[in-house]
Formats: sequence, structure tokens, C-alpha cells
Amino acid sequence: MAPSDLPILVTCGLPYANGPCHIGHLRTYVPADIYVRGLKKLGKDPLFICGSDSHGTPIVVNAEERGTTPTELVALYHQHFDDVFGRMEVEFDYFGNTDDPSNHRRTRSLVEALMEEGYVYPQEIQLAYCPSCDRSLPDRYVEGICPYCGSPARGDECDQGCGRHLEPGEIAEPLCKVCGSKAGYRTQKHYFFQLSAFSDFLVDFLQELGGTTNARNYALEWVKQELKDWCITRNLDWGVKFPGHDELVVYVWVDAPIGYISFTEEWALRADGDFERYWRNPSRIVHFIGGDIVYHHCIFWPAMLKGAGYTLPSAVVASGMLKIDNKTFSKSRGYVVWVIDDYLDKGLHPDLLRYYLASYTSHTKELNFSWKIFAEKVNGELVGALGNFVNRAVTFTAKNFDRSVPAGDLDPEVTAKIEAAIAEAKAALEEYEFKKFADGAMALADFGNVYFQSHEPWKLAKSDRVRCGAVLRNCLQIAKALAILFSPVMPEKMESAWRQLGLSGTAAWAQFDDALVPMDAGRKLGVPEHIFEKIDDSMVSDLEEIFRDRVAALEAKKGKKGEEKMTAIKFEDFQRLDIRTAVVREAEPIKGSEKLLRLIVEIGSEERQIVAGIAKTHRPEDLVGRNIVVLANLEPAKLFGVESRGMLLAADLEGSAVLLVPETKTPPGTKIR
Ligand code: B3M
Ligand code: ZN
Repeated sequence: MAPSDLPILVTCGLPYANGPCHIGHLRTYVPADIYVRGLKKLGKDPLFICGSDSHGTPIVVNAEERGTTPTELVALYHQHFDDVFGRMEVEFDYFGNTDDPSNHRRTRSLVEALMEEGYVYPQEIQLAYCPSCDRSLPDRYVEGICPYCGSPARGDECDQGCGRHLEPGEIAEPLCKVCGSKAGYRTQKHYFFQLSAFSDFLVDFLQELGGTTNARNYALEWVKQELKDWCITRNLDWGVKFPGHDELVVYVWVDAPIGYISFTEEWALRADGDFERYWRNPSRIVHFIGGDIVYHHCIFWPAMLKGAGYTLPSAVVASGMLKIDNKTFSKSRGYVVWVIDDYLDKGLHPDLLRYYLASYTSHTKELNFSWKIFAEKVNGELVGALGNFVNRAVTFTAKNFDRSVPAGDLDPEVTAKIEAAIAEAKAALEEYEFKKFADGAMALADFGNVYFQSHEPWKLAKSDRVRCGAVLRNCLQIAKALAILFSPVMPEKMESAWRQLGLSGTAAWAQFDDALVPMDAGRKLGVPEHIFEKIDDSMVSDLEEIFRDRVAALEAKKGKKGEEKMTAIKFEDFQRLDIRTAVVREAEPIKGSEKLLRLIVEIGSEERQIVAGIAKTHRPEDLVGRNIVVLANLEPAKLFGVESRGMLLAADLEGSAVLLVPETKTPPGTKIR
């Protein structure tokens, strides 16, 4: 079978059924949906699968905090995501749930296959345990410090620092997330997947892997370092039971991607399809994911599939980060746009946001969302260029040619432009470049406007009716091409254009190459109407206000909380802090860390090594010789394998470090009191 004829399966990372959908989620789902709709326009028949991720500690912790059960929480958000996807026109063929019995079955069967192949072994490990809650602290039940980069981290990932996956027991200075107590350790038997046996396989696999280079390159870097075996069991009740051990469940990152398989099975049952066609035989599997879960999809997942004898993914497409108003996306600080409350329920059409997400920047780059830019894009590009052109072509024809397509030939220049736009769209899909996809089509709309303007059909209507008709026919043909090319990005809006053009079928069914099929002369157009509406300034300020208020409210709440927490301390407590001046003697970066510097500082008669998280704001060479202030009696800690004995003091100015320095040069070791 030629590779292009392989069955195609497209999946999206599974949203945790744990909280409402925000615009960050859509950075995966909308481009994936555009991709699938684009493939259909190439005559392909892709299967598009997703579902909610129902297991893992975040869900258990959240349910506990809300006083509900994981089952209820999951049911609520499963429905929520299903609704949002419907409203955002993200059309999955099947949207499953990892707690469905089929996923329990498939997970157990895949894990058993790995066990039969000898890839799973037991081992006793030291695990965080909370003495006051009397429970094990898997994954997000524990918080502490990343042993690699020193950032605050969750039990299973360094979410604020280097992004590494953390194995159970790895996190430093563990605290119980539920009660805040200092956690202890307990020895427990767990099961490991022998990931290390897959190193060579993964290097070869990744070199061939399609998709975006960010995914492939990150993963290759990781694989070149030593791969540790992976602990795949947890002490939890909620999840898929580990075969033969009812006291253990598998780690959520085992059964979540297996959802891709079990959801395909569920789809196959309902649609009389064949899941083995995708998962046991040569096929083209394309995973769309967020940039933060590359490790799981490019390392754990292919190794599991390989070990258990399933079809491997062909491509992993990882999106870039999201910013809101140029600030790092953060739900807790309010830098978030909730898809239902802040967008859809404000009466905004899904297609406008889809266009923004596709066209703002390249798929792997950082995307900034702001209501101002949103309004500019809608008003300038959608209303001003695309909507305006289609409207001019249709209304002018309606007025002057009795609402029917005039006769005449297609201008070679017009044909060439449409051909180029089709070629651009096809190339963009192959490259997973949705900006290129949207921009290519928008360039055709711009051309359409220039064509209309420069041919002055309003003058020709009086002087040369035949020529006028031919010009309009070309404009209508461009409009038809636009409806087809933009349909994957803005499905509903382009059906409106399609109806106005009086075309049969739907824009969704039309293939890219149909854009060149001339419209029949004499065909009746539909009723002209504006496809897009302007977003006015007052709407923008209303939307901005909601957002600003939310950020301010959260800041105020945080401030209050901060004050409450900062209880007064006794002078003796302060005296226990040994704060002294010091002088930096040596400074150098720490390999593998973007944030940390290794410093040798002189404190009195002593030289000490300390690790400071100031690499983003300070160059090592600028630090040597500087008079600084350190907390000298902080318990030693290892960061990135480098011992730190003391802490450099600095002000935290929105995440960047401002060094505390003595007013005048002060001998190293001088006590601060
Ligand atoms: N549920 C969500 C995330 O970490 C996680 C994805 C699972 S994909 C198999 O982005
Ligand atoms: Zn880290």
C-alpha cells in the first residue's frame, strides 16, 4: 500500500476532566480540527479521536477539595468539554472517557502484554508519605523542589522550571499538598516499565518521527541523556487497577494515551469500523498535543506501543505556549480566557477565535491573546478584507446581474492566484503550519479586493456590461475559492459564503481542487448578507474590563492571604537567621539549567559554594567581585546535582531577581542585624 493510502488517525491530547475549558486548551484542538478538515479537502478520510482524561491525582485532589467524588467531577467536566467542542466546531468522530470500561480493559491488556514481554519488574522504592494524613503522596499530592533545576515543582513534573517528568521519590523537600506537613518517606513495592531497554529504538524512532521539530528535537535530547526506568504504579483507589494488584492503579500517563486506542475501539463498535486497521497495522497516527507533554508522547508512549506490539505514531505535533496580554498564562493569577464564560457566552462567534488561533503565529511559537488584537484581526482581516470582498462580489452581482453568475472566461491571473493559494494550503497542512494556511487564503482575499478595485466594475457596468460580467464572474470564482480554503478554519462562516454564492453541496464537502472548477454561468446566487460583524470599541473595553477585574480580584485575594500567612515572629527567631555580606569570587552557569548559576562566595574567612536562581537576569562575569548579601545558615541542598550552602538574597520583582547589596563596600562576613 502506498503510504499516502494508509488509514489516518488524528488525536488530540486528552483534557483532564477537572476544570473548565480555557483558550490554552484550544491551541491544541482548533489546529487539529483544521488539520482534519483540511485532510478531507484532500480527499482523505481521517478518523478524529479524543476524550477526557479522568484519572490521576489532580482529579482526586480536586474532588476531595470540592467535597465530591472523582466520578461526579469527571462526569461534569466530560460533558462540559463535549459541549465546548461542539460549540467551537471541533468535530471529533468519538469523544471518550478514560474511565470507560473499554479503557480499563485495553490498559490492562496492554500492560499484561508488556509484562509477558518481560518489560515490567517490581522494585522497592522510597515514597513520600504524609504522617499526619496517614497516606501515600503520589504525584500531585506532594509538592517540593525540582532536584534538577531547583524550581518549585509538583510530585510528577517540574511544571514551573525545567519541565522534566519527575519519578516518584525524586522530588526534594516534599510537603503534603493536602495538609501542608513535611512529608516523610516510606519504602513501598512498585512496578517499573523498563524504559531503558528502548533507548536505541527511540533514537531511531524519533529520527523518523514526523510532526513539528520542537517535539522531535526535545525528545531526542532527552533520549540521548540516560533514560530511567519508569514507575508505572501508584497507591490510589481511583484509576485502572494494575493487573494482579488491587491495591495499586497504573500511573495516569499509562492509561491516558491508551485512551487513544480504546476510543478508537469504541468508535469502531458504533460506526462498524475496525480499530486494528489503525492500531495493529500500518497506519498514519498523528498526535496533536500541548508543548508540555512532549516527553510523554515521544518517549513513554512509543516505547509502550513498541513493547506491546501496537502501531507507532507517525507524527507528533506540539503547540507553542500561550500568553494572555503578554503575560504568562496563569489560571491562578487570572491570566486566562474561559471559552464559555468569557467568549462564547458573550455572543462571540467561534470562527473568529478559530481564525485568531490559526493565524496569530506559527503553531510552535508563543501565541499572545489580547482582546485588542482580537478586535483588530476581526475588524481588519475578517470584516475589512475577507468579508468585504465576498460581500462586494455578491451584492454587486445581485444588483447588476439579477443575482445570477455572469458569463465570461476566467482570467489567467485569477486562475494562477487560486492555484497558488491551493498549493499553499496543501503545503501548510503538510508542514502543520496553520498560520501559513490562514495567511495564504487571506492573501487571496487581498488579491480579490485589489482585482475588484482595479477593474472598476461600477464603471464597466455603464460602459461595458459584458466585460463587467466577466470581472464579476472572476470575483465570484475567487470568493468560491475563499469559501473552500477558509472552510477548515471558519466552517460555519464559510457555509454562509457558500450559500450566498448559490453553490450546491457545502463548503465543508468541497475539495481544495474544486476551487478551480468554474461556476456555472446563470446560476442563481443566494441572498447577500455580511458574513462578519465589526467588534466595536465598547465591546473591547467591556471584555478587557472583565479580564482586568478578575486579575485584580485575584491579586487582592492573594495579598490578603499573604498578609495572613506572614504572622509576626519573635526577635529571637530573626536572630536565628545568619545573614551576612559576602563577595562573589567565581560565577558560572550550571549545565542543563537555564535559571541557575553556581557561585563561590567569600563570607568572612570562609569560601562557600551557593547555587542562585539568577541566570536569567545576571551574567556570571558581571557578578564576580560584587558585594552581596546571603543567608549563611540555610540547610545545605543539592540543586541540579550541585551542592548549595547558603542563599543569595534578592528581591523578586515579578519573577526577576534584583540583588540586595550593601550601601557601601562592606567586608565579607559582616553580620546583618
Ligand atoms: N490529560 C493533559 C495535559 O497534561 C493530559 C493529556 C493526556 S494525553 C494522553 O496536557
Ligand atoms: Zn526542574
